[in-house]
Amino acid sequence: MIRLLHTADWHLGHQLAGWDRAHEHARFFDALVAIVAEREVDGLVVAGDIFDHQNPSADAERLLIETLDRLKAARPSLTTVLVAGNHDSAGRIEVPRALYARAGVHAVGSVRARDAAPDLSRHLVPITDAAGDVGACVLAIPYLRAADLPGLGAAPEAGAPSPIAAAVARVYATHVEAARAAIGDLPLVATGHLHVGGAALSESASERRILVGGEHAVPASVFPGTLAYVALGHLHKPQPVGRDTIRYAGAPFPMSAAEQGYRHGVSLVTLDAGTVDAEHLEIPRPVEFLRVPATGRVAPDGLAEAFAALALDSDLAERDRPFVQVMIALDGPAPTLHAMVDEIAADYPVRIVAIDVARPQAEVATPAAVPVRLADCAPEDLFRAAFRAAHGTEPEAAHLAAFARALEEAAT
Ligand SMILES: [Mn+2]
Repeated sequence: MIRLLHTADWHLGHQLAGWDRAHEHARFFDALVAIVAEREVDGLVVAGDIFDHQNPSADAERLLIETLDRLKAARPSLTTVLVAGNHDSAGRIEVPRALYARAGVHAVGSVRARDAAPDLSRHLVPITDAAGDVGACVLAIPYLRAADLPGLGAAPEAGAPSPIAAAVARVYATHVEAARAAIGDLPLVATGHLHVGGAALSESASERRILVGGEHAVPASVFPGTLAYVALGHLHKPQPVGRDTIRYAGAPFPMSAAEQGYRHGVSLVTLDAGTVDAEHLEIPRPVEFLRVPATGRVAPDGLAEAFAALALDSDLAERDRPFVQVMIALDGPAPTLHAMVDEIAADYPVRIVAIDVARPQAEVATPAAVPVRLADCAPEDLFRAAFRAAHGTEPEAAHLAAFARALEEAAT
């Protein structure tokens, strides 16, 4: 029996609206180390986006190295597989390779062939069980960049599937085939850092560019059916896709206000006598994510009351203060709204990460068509349109006068 722990999208070094996340990462790693020890995990798979940046800070790199060391100390038999995501530098993630090998850590940043065949010494990682026998293998495939996808430049045939999906499928097919020839019928687990969708793909000239941005979706059928499990990264919501054994583990905690509803955690995968069981282990959030007010919206003058109603401990250290998405309703222009919200929030132990504003439907005429040439537009008309777009109402005489003064100054 082999137990794998699947996690992804750590985004070490991430900042949310300028707030540092290192404290949350440290708390998440406490939970990860405990799970690895308690659940007697044999293999840890991190499916990309280890770092938030191609050029991570020294603090972010130190946190990774210290965490790998803690994991090894807590579970000496552990094998760890790291693959690069689209946020990672494919080259840098592999730099400590020689030292990693001594610690049971395998890092793969890009796909490389040897003598035109898949290089299994790089991409195939054996996982040993408690008795020291190899019980499964991990096929470590990172985020695929254009250079990793041979044949992408070929013109697609009419009616053929998307050239990108076909190229991704070829990478998986050739590596799975080579791995099978090497390991027989041992359970084989593949990693991937990409957007897997169920839908058929349209053909368009922009697909290759989109793939490089990481947003191109490929169908789950790119993964050969003989894979026991596919450990995915990239989408931050934990979810199976296509079949129950192809899964996103999700990010460890919300990376944006849009992710506050996800049940973040890690996936524990048990491979035993031909069966595969995947269990999502939810990990409590190190820091709360709140919407203020919890339902509906509040006018700016009701915001202080809404913060007070949270009844938060005013002694909370900054790093423990909840992240807050403020839901504002406006009935007129509020050009200094952000400064106003920050000023009110400063009296409460909260950290503002997003200000969502709703305005009543503007009762002003919208231009029938967008002018084609800027030179054909009067500056005041452009100002009126911009003001309407920003504030949902017509500018007042004082606004127009201020704009006229600014225009005059700019011209002199
Ligand atoms: Mn990603």
